[in-house]
Parts: sequence; C-alpha cells; structure tokens
Amino acid sequence: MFAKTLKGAWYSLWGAVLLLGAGNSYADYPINLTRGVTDISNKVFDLHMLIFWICVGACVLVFAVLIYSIFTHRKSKGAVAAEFHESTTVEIIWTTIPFLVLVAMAVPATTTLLALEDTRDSDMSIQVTGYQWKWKYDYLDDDISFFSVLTTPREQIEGDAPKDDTYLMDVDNPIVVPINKKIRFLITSNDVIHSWWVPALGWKQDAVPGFINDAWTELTEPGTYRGKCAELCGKDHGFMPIVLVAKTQEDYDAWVEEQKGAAAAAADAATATLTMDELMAKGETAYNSHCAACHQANGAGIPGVFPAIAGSAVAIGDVAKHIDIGINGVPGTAMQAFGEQLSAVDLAAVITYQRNAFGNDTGDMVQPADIVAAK
Ligand code: HEC
Ligand SMILES: [Cu+2]
Repeated sequence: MFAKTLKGAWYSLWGAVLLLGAGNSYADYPINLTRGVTDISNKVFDLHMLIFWICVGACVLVFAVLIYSIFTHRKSKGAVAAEFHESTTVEIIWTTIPFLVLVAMAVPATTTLLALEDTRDSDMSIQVTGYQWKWKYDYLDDDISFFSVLTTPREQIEGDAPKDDTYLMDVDNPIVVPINKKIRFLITSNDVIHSWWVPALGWKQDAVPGFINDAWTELTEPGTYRGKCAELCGKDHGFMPIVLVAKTQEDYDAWVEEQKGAAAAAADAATATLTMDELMAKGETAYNSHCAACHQANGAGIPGVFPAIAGSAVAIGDVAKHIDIGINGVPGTAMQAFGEQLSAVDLAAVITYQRNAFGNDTGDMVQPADIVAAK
C-alpha cells in the first residue's frame, strides 16, 4: 500500500517536471514574470526577483541545517537529544533573524508600491470605464471620448475560420497615448467589476462601479501593447481586450486632430438620409459588434436571459418604443443605454437592421435624424 502511494508520488513528480520543461520550450510562454516595458514594470520585476532569491536563500539555509542535523545526530550514531527548552538565547535569535529579513523585504516592497501609486504631476488624464463587455476611454484634457470593442470576427470565435495571431486581442478603437508623458488613468465601471490590465505596464487595476481607482504609466517606446479585462465580469469576460498604442508626440498630436475631425464628421453624417441597403449593411456590422454578445448573431437571444430580437414585440411593433430602448436601454437590466455609445447613424442602422433581419420583415427604415429627434 505504502509502496504504491510512493510510486504514485514519483510519477506525479516526474509529470510535473516534464510539464515545466515543456512550458519552457515555448519561447513566448516564459515561466517567470515578464519585465514589461516601463520603468515601474522593471521595478516590479526586480522586486519580484529580489524577494524570490531571498526565499530561495532562506529555503536552502533552513533545509541545509535540517538535513545536516538529521544526518549527523541520528539515533544509530548514538545521538542524545540536547535540552534547550525555554532557552532565551534561542528564542531571541529565531525572532530577530526573521524580523530583520522581513524588514529587509519591506523596504524595497514599500518603495515600489509607493512609486506605483504615485499619480501626482501627471501630464494628462484618461478615464477608463468598463462596460459589459467593452471599454470606454475619455481623454479628460482633449475632450475625446470613444468606446473600444472587440473586432475578432464571429466566424473565428465559432471555429468556422482559422484564428489570427491576435485572436480575441483586437479592437476597433485602441487607446492611443503619447510616449514620454506621465499618463494618469482614472479607472471605474458602469456595471459590474472589471479590471484593466496591460501586462507590459506592470500593473492591473480594478474597475469598480461607484469608485475611481487611479494608476499611471509612462511609456518610452512607440508600439502596440495588448491586455484584457482581468476580472470575471460575466458571459463575455474573455471578449473585452485592451489594445494600447503608444505614439511619438508628433503622431499623437496628429491622432488627436483626426479624432476631432471624426467627431465633426459624425455630426454631419447625422443629417444624412440613407438607403435601406446602406442602413442594413451598417446595421449588421453594428449589431455584430454591439448587440450579438447578448441577443446572438441570429437574433434568437438566450431564453430567460437575453430576449430574442427575432419576432420580438418591440422589434416588430412601435418604432418609437424600439428607438427609446436603443437610446436609453432598460434601466436595471443588462440592456445598456446605447445613445452615448453609438453614433446616430449606427443606432439608426442597427434599429433598422433589427426590424428587418431575422424574419422581422417590417420594411421600416429609421434615419439618423429620427435618433437625433428622439434624443
Ligand atoms: C449586455 C447584454 C445586452 C446587449 C449587448 C444588448 N442588449 Fe438589448 N437587451 C438585453 C436585455 C437583458 C434585454 C431585456 C431587458 C428587459 O428586461 O426588458 C434587452 C432588450 C432589448 C430589446 C427589447 C426586446 C424585447 O422584446 O423586449 C431591444 C429592442 C434591444 N434589447 C435592442 C438592443 C440593441 C439594438 C443592442 C445593440 C446596440 C442591444 N440590445 C444590446 C441585453 C443586451
Ligand atoms: Cu470585464
């Protein structure tokens, strides 16, 4: 019985060793913490290594003494147990040494933690808001605001198309920041708890409804850094990636101008009149990015959780009611207010799409102007 257990233990040990070895052979799948790309992420990495080596040192020392004692003072050699019960000297030694080790660890840990939390003297602030299941970025100094939504095509998710390298890690509008600027993030949520995490920055921060947590970063290299929501936040938790693009100041300024132009263009577009085909095409795209997570790509919903759009009393009934739900949502439910999230054009298109797809052949068209009027 014992021999059997022992054999089992050996197999498990070798299994674990083999697994670790296998993990190591993937170049981009390291076992250790990664260094990241910022000064802070490097500080965090160095702290981690320092504590790790202190632990290794303590472990080696303790086991060396233990093994030495067991071996040298064994019974067969006639060892007699020493009596040092209630020895003040021993008690002082084994209290002082661990205490000093802990202090030695607390100093660098506190220094790093304070640096991580120090959001003073930032050059710009971006508010990050988690939504089920997307992120919203508000540039508080520049009056830019947009949502960032997963763009991985449904076919890849459902296994009908090969997956790209950035599978589930692509969004329509990445968060763009300049390099060499201290950026303060104000992180919060609109519904449930999310967590904003880009590993290369060296930290993650919870997004809690009703609270604002802050964090900061300063990047030095232009590039694209990816992350995702790190808090289990509902059905599509794994579908709210983060793409952060760092640009040189010059490119960043150009991007800011572009965003302001895009806002003006959206305001112009809100007065246009679209054809049924245009509305349906735009509507399908908007539906798949913003509505299909809950109402499903085929409009069937998930019974008992998310109502079907196919044959829905709202989608084939009164248009005004449909527009109202689109703009204001249904308070207290997962049905969000899309009035702020989507442009008038996209909202008009998606409502037209819902009224004419999935067998809802109402023939109704909703124009951007109808949305503007309803707001
Ligand atoms: C996070 C999940 C979620 C997303 C995303 C979502 N909805 Fe909903 N939707 C709901 C829920 C839940 C309800 C039911 C609300 C209630 O209890 O009345 C609902 C109800 C509706 C209804 C009324 C259906 C009926 O028969 O009562 C319409 C219309 C609708 N949503 C349109 C949309 C549109 C348009 C979008 C995308 C722009 C969208 N929804 C995205 C969750 C969602
Ligand atoms: Cu989330």
